Amino acid sequence: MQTVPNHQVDNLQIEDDRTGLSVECLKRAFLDNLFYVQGKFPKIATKNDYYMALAYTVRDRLLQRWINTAVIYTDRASRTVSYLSAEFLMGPHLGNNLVNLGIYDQVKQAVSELGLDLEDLLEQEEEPGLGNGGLGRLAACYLDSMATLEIPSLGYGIRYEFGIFDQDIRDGWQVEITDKWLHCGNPWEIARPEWAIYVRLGGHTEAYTDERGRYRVRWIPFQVIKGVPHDTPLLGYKTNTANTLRLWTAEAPESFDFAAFNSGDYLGAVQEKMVSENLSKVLYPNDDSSQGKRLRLAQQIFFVSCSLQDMIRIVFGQNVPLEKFHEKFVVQLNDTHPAIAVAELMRLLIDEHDMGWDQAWSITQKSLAYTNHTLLPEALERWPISLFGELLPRHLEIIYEINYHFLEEVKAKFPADSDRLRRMSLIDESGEKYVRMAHLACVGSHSINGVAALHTKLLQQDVLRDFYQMYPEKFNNKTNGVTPRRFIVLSNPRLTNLISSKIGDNWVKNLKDLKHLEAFVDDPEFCSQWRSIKSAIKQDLVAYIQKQNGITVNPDSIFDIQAKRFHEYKRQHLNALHIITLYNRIKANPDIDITPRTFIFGGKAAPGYYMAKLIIKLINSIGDVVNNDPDVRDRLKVVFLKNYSVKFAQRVYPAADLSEQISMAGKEASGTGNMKFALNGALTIGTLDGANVEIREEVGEENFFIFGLTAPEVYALKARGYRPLDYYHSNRELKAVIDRIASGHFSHGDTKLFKPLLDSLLYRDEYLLFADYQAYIDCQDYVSQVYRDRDRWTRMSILNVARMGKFSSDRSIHDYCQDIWNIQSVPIELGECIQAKE
Ligand code: CRA
Repeated sequence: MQTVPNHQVDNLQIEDDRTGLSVECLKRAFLDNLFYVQGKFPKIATKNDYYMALAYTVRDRLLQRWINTAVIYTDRASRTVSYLSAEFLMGPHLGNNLVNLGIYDQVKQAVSELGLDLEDLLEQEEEPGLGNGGLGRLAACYLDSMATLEIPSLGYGIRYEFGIFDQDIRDGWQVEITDKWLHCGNPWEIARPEWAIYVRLGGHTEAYTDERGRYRVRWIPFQVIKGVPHDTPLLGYKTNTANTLRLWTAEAPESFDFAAFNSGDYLGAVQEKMVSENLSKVLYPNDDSSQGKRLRLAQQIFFVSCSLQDMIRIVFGQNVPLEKFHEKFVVQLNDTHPAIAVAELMRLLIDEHDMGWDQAWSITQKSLAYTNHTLLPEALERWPISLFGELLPRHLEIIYEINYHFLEEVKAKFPADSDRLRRMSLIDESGEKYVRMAHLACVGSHSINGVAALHTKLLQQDVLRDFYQMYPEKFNNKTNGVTPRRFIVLSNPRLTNLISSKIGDNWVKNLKDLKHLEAFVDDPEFCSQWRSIKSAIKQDLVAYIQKQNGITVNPDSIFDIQAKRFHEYKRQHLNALHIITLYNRIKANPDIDITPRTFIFGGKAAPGYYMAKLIIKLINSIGDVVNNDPDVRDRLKVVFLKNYSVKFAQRVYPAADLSEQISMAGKEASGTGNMKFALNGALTIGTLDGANVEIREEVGEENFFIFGLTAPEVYALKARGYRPLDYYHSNRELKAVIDRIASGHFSHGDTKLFKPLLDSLLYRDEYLLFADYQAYIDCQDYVSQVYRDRDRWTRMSILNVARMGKFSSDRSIHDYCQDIWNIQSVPIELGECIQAKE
């Protein structure tokens, strides 16, 4: 990288209108951008033009900080975290940048003086949905925290042209629609074609002897893809640090001589170009499951190779010798999606930069660290050897060699244990041969972490047990966290203001300070403000539901919300069984005294996941009946909010009374929605799974609704032989619920529609809904009872928020810095002459 000499920075002249933060200045800049960037004047400008003009106005203010940050990192060759992730679920940028710049109010005033409404403009932004769920959103929270904690970092990923699909609901079924997030342009990014990188695919390898008589390998690829970086600045909260999110777009390399390959076949060459561009076309829409598609593996090597080569370019640009790669960069692998980095870094060091095996291996291990995000067997990535070797012939050779050295090590530590060798090998040879990506990641990294205490423990005892016995020192836990900037300050300004009015605003950077709220838990005035804020936010959601779904909702009912990806292990259908239980009670006794509830669902199902889609259909079908049955008398409402996204989540979390975190114990690695709900004052009903365990520990068991089997009880029950039918026959209410569905009551008499779902429950019930049913119902009855005591509920809500400080992503990042990354903060001062003059 070319360093910007100091004197050049000192001479940098940036006009006030690009940096100034006063209302007057912002107004001028806004109109200027409308004119010069959008090419519009107020009379003909669309809402989108106004949004774009505002976005550019804000971006200008980021650029000053971004360039300063880059200059300082470059000058000091600062140690940097590379966060490699196939997903970054950033959510809309505008609002967050306003919060982090600390100019939300000024901008609101500026646009309002121009006759516009800020909320309206914020609504315009199409969010970059470049992720499926928790894993992608976690990456985004971590980038926010790294910028806020002034940690030099680069987020590396793929700039998918189509992010996660938009979800429509038709006749109760999910329908997928392509997401065109780029169709109006993206004002936040800057393309850097001058830093393009080339990635090879396919072909074969050839051995040769170099001039020093050493054995070397040359890779003759079948195809070369060009990766073009697109950079987005990410500003920390009230700091001058603006780090970079660098996403790669795939293109055909124009310098590649197609004619030579295709004998003048022009259309063939264009075809080749289209094939290349396919690589970054679309995000695979599976959460927590791997599909084993060739294009997906190509995406992984594409972004990993681009990113590692980019890091090497930076290392050379800063005059750091390549032998010190691991001192300049620590590379965090977000699950196994980037695990090919182990083989790719080895290949780059050995084949491209002439390094010997042992030194390359030592650098690789010292540079890489691996985060595991799941215990689900179907999510553990493995690639058929045939596919792998066809796409990455050189990497396969390297993996075989790593495996050879590794298995020697295992033999030395555990002699005469051939079964262990078979289990631990990087190659699964039990049938068709596969490369095991989690094993590759474990062997090639110096750190292996899970994402909640229970999850890490289960990794050590079960999924990665052999690796734990081999390398106990590599294992550590880093419980997930979420950013309070986006998920409280931006999404819940009313609660933010109330909290800050009592305890000041340090909590935004130091979330543990929320504990000072405990002092006000007996203050009736404060409690009543707390309650009226929740009520006002619920009113807003009522209006939204009325408009979106045409359903009238009682704002005083319990807002009982389950918002997350649809998956059987998350058990949205257990929630549905509860709804039908209440419905049955009303049908049996229409005058029964029931605490009114509104059941709200949001979430997408993977397009190929039939059972998850059927659960969505079931919920909508229950809604159609329950919402319109006169016997119910509006005491129950069921609402499915379509197209759940980050933007949407920000609207939903603040309105919840009750947060549903009801996965079968041992399946949810952490969960992060659980944290966002609790931070907004919802109480949780949950199993002892993932981070629920730690949330309960923090907020106190009396402020958390726990139910169901624990992870060890789940294993024990399964080992004994689980028979769901026994529960069905012995539980009257459960039987009535299942029979009600089977009778066609929710499907216009169609008894076949939900049969696959019912059969899977009655005869298999892999996620133990029936075993947990009664405990869940009893716990929900208790929730209903507690809710009637409004003072008690409010008190519990306040205590939840006050005690949730641990779950800030700032705490998580601080722990990664200390235990894994060994990295310090680098504060950024704004150089005098490029500082805003205000
Ligand atoms: N699906 C886990 O299932 C966890 C997030 C982030 C997940 C969640 O419980 O909170 O990761 N796992 O750590 C995953 O994506 C590939 O595995 C998720 O988002």
